[in-house]
Amino acid sequence: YLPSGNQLGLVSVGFSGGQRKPGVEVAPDFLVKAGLLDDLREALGYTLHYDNTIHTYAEDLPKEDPPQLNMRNPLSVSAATKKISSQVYSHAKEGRLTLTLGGDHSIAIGSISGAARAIRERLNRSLNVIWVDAHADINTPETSTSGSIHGMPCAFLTGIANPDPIFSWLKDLMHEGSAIEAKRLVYIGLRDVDIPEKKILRDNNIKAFSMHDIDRWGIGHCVELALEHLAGLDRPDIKGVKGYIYEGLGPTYLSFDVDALDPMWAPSTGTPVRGGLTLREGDFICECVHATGALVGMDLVEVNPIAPGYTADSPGAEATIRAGCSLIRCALGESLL
Ligand code: 5AB
Ligand code: MN
Ligand code: MN
Ligand code: MN
Repeated sequence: YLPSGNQLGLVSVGFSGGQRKPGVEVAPDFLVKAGLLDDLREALGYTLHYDNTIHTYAEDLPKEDPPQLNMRNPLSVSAATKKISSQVYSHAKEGRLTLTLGGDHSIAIGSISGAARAIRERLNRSLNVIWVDAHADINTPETSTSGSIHGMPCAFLTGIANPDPIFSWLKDLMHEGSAIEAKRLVYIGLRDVDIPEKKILRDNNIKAFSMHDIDRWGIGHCVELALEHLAGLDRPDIKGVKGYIYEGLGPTYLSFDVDALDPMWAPSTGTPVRGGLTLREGDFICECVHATGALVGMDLVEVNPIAPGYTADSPGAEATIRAGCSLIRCALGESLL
C-alpha cells in the first residue's frame, strides 16, 4: 500500500491536554534523544521526512478552555488533533509510512483520521486499526468518569460518540459516518476496561484480545487471530486458510499505548496497570504487524518521563523510553535475522 516503502513521515506531538498529568508532552524529545532517529535512518534505512519540531500547537490553543459536555480541555484537544490530522494526511497522501510520537492518546483522533483520509483518497480503501493498550479508550463523553479525552479516541474515530460540536471537523473526513469502521478496530492487551466500555464493545461487536486471552492462547495465536479477523473483512474467501491469512490484509494502522506493557517494562506512564504484556510480547506484536507488509502508520503514546514517582533520568523513565524505541523499531522492520 506504500509506493515508496522506505519513506517515513514523522510527526512529533508534545501535547498532554487529553489527560491530567504533566510530562507526557516531553516524551518525543526523550525518544529522539535516546537515538530513535539515527536508528530509523541508519539501522532501518528510512528516508525521514521530519520538520525537527515537537509540536505543541500553542498558537492554536484557546486561553480559556473550561470543561464542556463532560470533556476536559475540549477546544484544545480539538484544535491540536485537527492539526495532527492534516500533518499525518500530508505525509500519508505522498505514500509515506507515518510515525506519530505522543503525547497522550487523544492525539490518535488526529493521526488516525488523517491516515484514514489519505488511504481513502489514494486507494479507496478503509483503514484497519490495531489498538494495543491496557485500556479500550472508547468512552463517550457521557460514559467517561474522568472527562479525560485520552480515554475516548476510539469512540470519536468510530462515530460511536457524536463528534458534534467539539470535533465537528472530523465529520468532513468521515466516510459513511465514521473515520474508521468499528469492525476494523481490534484490541490487544486490554485489562482495565470501564463497565460502560464493555457494553460498547459488546453492542458494537468489536474484536478484542484481553490479557486473559493472551494468557490462555498465547501471544502468537492472538496476533494471528487479530490479523485473520481483519484480513477476512476484505478477503472472506481466504479466511482461516493458514499461511494465507495476511494476503487479504488491507492497509493497517498500529496505535500503541506504552501502558499495554507491564509496569515492570514501562512504569513511567500516566495510567499504569499491572498484569500487562512483557516487552518481548509487545515487540512481537509490532514485528508481526511489520511482517504483514500492510502497515501504513503507527502511534507511540503515553510515555511520561516524569510521571508521578519518576524523574527523567530515573531508571523507570529510562526503561520506558527504551521500551518505546524498541516497539517502534520492531514495527518499522527491525528483526533479528
Ligand atoms: B489511555 C479510563 N478508562 O476513561 C478513562 O492511557 C482510563 O490512553 C483511560 O489508555 C486511559 O479515564 C487512557 C479510566
Ligand atoms: Mn492505556
Ligand atoms: Mn490509550
Ligand atoms: Mn495510560
